[in-house]
Amino acid sequence: MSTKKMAIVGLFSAIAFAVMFLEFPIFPSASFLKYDPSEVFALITAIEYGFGSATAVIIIKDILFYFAKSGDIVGIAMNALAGILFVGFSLIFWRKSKVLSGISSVLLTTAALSVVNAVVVPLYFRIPFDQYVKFLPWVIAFNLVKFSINFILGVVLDKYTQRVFRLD
Ligand code: RBF
Repeated sequence: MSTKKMAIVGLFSAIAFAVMFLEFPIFPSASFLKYDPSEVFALITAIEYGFGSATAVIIIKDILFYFAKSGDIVGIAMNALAGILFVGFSLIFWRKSKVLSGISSVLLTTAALSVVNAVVVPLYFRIPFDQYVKFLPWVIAFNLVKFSINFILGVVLDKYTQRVFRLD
């Protein structure tokens, strides 16, 4: 990894960590799901430097946030998994089409997290599996909204950061 790449990954991890403090629930009926724009900086890193660097940004900001505010290992692990799936799926069609990249990453991330949450939510809240059905619409809606916003913000901001940092 070049020095410049390392510096940008460190900088974007710090910014992602800072903006994670803005987190707030979108739907009161599922307040354990909190929106924050930190994946915007992971997505920019993914676009400019690829999946490995973006994963580093996500892991670093989540470890920092775990100690600084959250203290909830399940929540942090779910946030990290969600972010890694999001940037990974975004990269599949990125070169082909940005619109296809956005649509497919939002849908695939939401689908994958609906399945993962079917296991995690019952264990986390100690509720029977059938109770998850009650949460499923909120899980779907939350992830659709969160990742649509973060994809659009990431693509828009990427153009600015390209100019500011003259990446690569
Ligand atoms: N974050 C997501 O972006 N998508 C999810 O599907 C998701 N599921 C979660 C499920 C549980 C049980 C918990 C505790 C957290 C989940 N999170 C998810 C992370 C949450 O929105 C928040 O970022 C973290 O809890 C850090 O405060």
